[in-house]
Amino acid sequence: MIFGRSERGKPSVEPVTLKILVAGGFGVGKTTLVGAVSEIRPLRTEEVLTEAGRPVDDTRGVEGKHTTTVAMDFGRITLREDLVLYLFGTPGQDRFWFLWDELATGALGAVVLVDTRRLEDCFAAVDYFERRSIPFAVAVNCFDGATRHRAEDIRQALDLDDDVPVVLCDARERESVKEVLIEVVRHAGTHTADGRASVAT
Ligand SMILES: Nc1nc2c(ncn2[C@@H]2O[C@H](COP(=O)(O)OP(=O)(O)OP(=O)(O)O)[C@@H](O)[C@H]2O)c(=O)[nH]1
Ligand SMILES: [Mg+2]
Repeated sequence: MIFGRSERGKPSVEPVTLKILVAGGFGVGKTTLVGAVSEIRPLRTEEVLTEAGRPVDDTRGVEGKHTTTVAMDFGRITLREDLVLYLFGTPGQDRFWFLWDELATGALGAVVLVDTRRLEDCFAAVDYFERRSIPFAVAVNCFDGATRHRAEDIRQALDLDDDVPVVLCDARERESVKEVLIEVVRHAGTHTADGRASVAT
């Protein structure tokens, strides 16, 4: 070994990096989720909700909210020494739909974050990933004061396939969000394995 070229301090393996989208309706906690779990200072693109936006921005149910994501959130988390996730949070409002295709390019999987008080707000995100065969997990953000529902009831209400993971979470809690991300990666892994198997046969 050449002196002074020690491998000390280097990770033993180059980590695999995966892109995960964080989607869902307006104000369900996407920016909060990315911020809770990111090990780098998350990039945010928040703008103040203004009077001018009132006719188009449906703030019913999120009256305490003063800002909204206008492009994306970005964060990173090392799940294991050899596995790094890049998280891309989508904007929640309909007027930013044109950004989704750009954000979804190369995504391995997605989280659809849900607020059970406004369940219908996540229908568009669920449809989007189903149509494109992007594996996703549904994460129910358990807001304080909202009625708790069983994961199975939410699966039924959203008419999800049996293999789609449904996880209850708190978007403000790092450990809780990590569990969600582990489920997405696991689910996406089986999805890819299935895909390969069917190509091989
Ligand atoms: N009580 C409670 N409040 C939450 C939770 N998650 C988010 N919030 C609050 O809900 C509000 C909305 O959160 P955001 O993270 O901005 O939501 P978003 O989905 O990024 O919103 P858009 O980008 O505008 O679609 C914020 O005021 C958060 O503090 C939660 O799990 N529990
Ligand atoms: Mg946001």
